[in-house]
Amino acid sequence: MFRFELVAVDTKTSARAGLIYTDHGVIETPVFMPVGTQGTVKAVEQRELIEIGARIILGNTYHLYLRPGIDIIYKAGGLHKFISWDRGILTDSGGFQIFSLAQFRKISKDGVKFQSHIDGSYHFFTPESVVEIQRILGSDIMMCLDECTPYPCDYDYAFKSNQLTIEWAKRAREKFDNTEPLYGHSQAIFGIVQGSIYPEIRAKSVEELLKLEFDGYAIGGLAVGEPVEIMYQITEFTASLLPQNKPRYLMGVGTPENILESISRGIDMFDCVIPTRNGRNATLYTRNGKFSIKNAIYKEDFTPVDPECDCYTCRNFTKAYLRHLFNADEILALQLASIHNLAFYIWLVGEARKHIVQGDFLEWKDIMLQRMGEKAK
Ligand code: PRF
Ligand code: ZN
Repeated sequence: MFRFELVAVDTKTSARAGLIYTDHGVIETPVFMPVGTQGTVKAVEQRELIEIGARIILGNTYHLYLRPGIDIIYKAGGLHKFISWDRGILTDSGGFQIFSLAQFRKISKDGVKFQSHIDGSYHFFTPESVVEIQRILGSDIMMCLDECTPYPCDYDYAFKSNQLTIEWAKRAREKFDNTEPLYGHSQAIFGIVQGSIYPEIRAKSVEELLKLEFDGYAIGGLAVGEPVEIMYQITEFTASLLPQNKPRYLMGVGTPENILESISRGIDMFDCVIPTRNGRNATLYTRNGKFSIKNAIYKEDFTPVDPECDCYTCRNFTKAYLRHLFNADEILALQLASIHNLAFYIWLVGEARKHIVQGDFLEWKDIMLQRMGEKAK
């Protein structure tokens, strides 16, 4: 059964170390969840995710519903079986993807009509149907259908949109309570706090969602183009209103710096495409900052991407080889870069946890930020 245990709270910041218990294993928090939108973390094999130390990955209701379709995933015995992954899976509700990907969308009180980005076909998601779909996917953690407001967003729109997200959360909670898991493992449901950059709306959102007693709370509607200081302020304010005894998930964040600053403000869970997407673009993240492996200065650099990293890529290959693979458009380049970047992100949050427990998180964070701010060689 799903359970969250708080292990340590930092004295100088709001950082927390915790444990999330699921039927697919225990997850140490803070945690980074690699993004596996279509039932695969792009360019990374499941066995490699295990070696990297990933405890939970993210899947997307929107994508998996459109392709291969939930009938196929049901026949396979659920998403875990279908993709051969027996660790944690969190599925996003589609509340974000419909707004960022669908060719057409129309929101009503009842739900959202949208047109597939794959074949142009029309579909209708309701808060209830999205719970049912996630029952069929069988994710360990499912998310409520929400509306992610764009940035900028005026107060009136943010207010009305949040009213809708709250109504949808009530309906999702009810559907969740009136349905059962399908595959013998339990499932949890998280509410999503919206409210754009307006503290009053965020507070209202939290107040209403808390009444519904979700298993955890996500902060949505951030990292959508607002200045980073506003993102930090809203994250800090919202997190301060959330209960200590439930996990807090900042959706779609972010850079290594964003993650450390958000951990400092009380966030436990993160997901982001940056390590994989930027990895496929030849950008590598290290303890000494990020750099493009395509740069000519690496032509004869026979040292690893990050000498302190113990990932498969860094244990076995040189920058010169990776640069060659990228320049030659070889598939292995995407794989090795993604493995390293994910290993780095997972190392970073794991190290943050260690220092929260140890009691020197703030000092460590400042040193890390300084190091990562330097240009890697
Ligand atoms: N809502 C949902 N998924 C999301 C977001 C959101 O607001 C974001 C915002 N950064 C990323 N993913 N459902
Ligand atoms: Zn590495």
